[in-house]
Amino acid sequence: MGSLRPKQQGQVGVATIFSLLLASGMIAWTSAALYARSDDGGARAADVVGTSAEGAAQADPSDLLNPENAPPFDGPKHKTYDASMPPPMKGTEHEVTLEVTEKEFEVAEGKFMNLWTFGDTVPGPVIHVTQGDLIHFKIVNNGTMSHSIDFHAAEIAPNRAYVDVQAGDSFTFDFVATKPGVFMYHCATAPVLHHMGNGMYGMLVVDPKDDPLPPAREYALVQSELYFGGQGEISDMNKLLAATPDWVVFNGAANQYVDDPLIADPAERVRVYILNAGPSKWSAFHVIGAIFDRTWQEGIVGGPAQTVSIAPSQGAIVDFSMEEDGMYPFVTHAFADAVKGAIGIFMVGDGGPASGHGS
Ligand SMILES: [Cu+2]
Repeated sequence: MGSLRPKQQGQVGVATIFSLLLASGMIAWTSAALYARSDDGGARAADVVGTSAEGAAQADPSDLLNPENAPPFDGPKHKTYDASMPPPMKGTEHEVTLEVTEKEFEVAEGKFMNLWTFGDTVPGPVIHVTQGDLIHFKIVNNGTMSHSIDFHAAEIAPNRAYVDVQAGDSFTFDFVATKPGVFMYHCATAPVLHHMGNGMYGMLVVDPKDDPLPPAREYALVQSELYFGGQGEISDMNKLLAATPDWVVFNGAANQYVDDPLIADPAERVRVYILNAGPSKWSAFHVIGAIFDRTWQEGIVGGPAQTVSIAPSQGAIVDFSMEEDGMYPFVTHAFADAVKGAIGIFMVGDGGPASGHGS
C-alpha cells in the first residue's frame, strides 16, 4: 500500500506547486526568501553550550553557512523516504534494534548534511506496535561519539534507560507500550538540541488494543527542521539556538513528495500519522482541498477540522478523503516554514486535469 510511483503524466514539480500557491495568493516566494541568510554573528556552538568539538560544526566562514553558497559536493543522491505506514508488528513481544550511524544526506537539491541517524535513515524507521506489547530494545552505537535514546512511549526511569552509549558499544532495556498514541523517540545525549537537530528522531505508533481504527490507506510523516552547517557538515548550533532553520521538511528532505507524490484513490479513506520532531517549530498540518473527518491529537478525538496544531514532540492522526482526481498539496500552514520545504502532494486518481500553472 502506498508505494511511491515513478514520475508520470499529471505530476507537477516544485516550481508548479509554488506557482499554484502563488497564483492563489497564499505565498509570496522568492529564492532569496527561501534561502534567507541567517545571522551568523555571535559565538560558535561550542562556546554557547560548552560542548567539545564533537558537537559543533567546523569553523566555516559564515557565508558558507548559507546554502546558496554551498560548493559542489559529491555525496549520495537523495532517495525518497517511503512514507507508507508499516503494519503493526505481529505478536506481543518484539526485538527492536536501532543502529546509530553518521552519514551524508542530500537534504535539498545539491545540498548535503552530515546527519546522525537511528537505523541509517532520517527520520529513523517507524516502529508500529499494539498497546500492551513488550519491546526488547537494543541500541547499537556505530557512530563516532556517545548517543542514547529516549522513547516517549515508555514509562521508565530515564537515568536507567536513557543513558549515554559510547561509540562502539550497545545497550539494551525493555519496556511495555502501555498507552496508545503517536510517540516520538529521539537521542537524549547532550546537547540534546544538537542531537535532535542533526537527525536523531523517529516515530513510534502504539495502536489501541481495543477499538481499532477502520481500514485506510495509511502514511507516516515526520516534520522536522534542518539547520545547514556548510556543505557536508553537521547542523549549525547557532541556527539551532536561534530556531532559524534553512529547511523544514517531511521525512528528512525538502519537497520530496512534490517530486514523488503520495497516491490515493478518489473518495478513499486516507490516514496520516504525523509527528512533529521539531526540534523547535510548531506544525500546522493541513491538506489543501480536503477536510479532516476525524482527528486524534494527543488523546483528544475531534473533527471535522481543517488543520491540526502539533507542538514539538507531539503526534496526530488525521482521517480524510479527497473526493475527485487531482493534486492535493499538504503543508504546514505556518507558511514561512512551508516555503522552506514542508510541502508535499497527494496525487489522487490520475492527478486530474493538467494545470494551467506550469505543468
Ligand atoms: Cu545522539
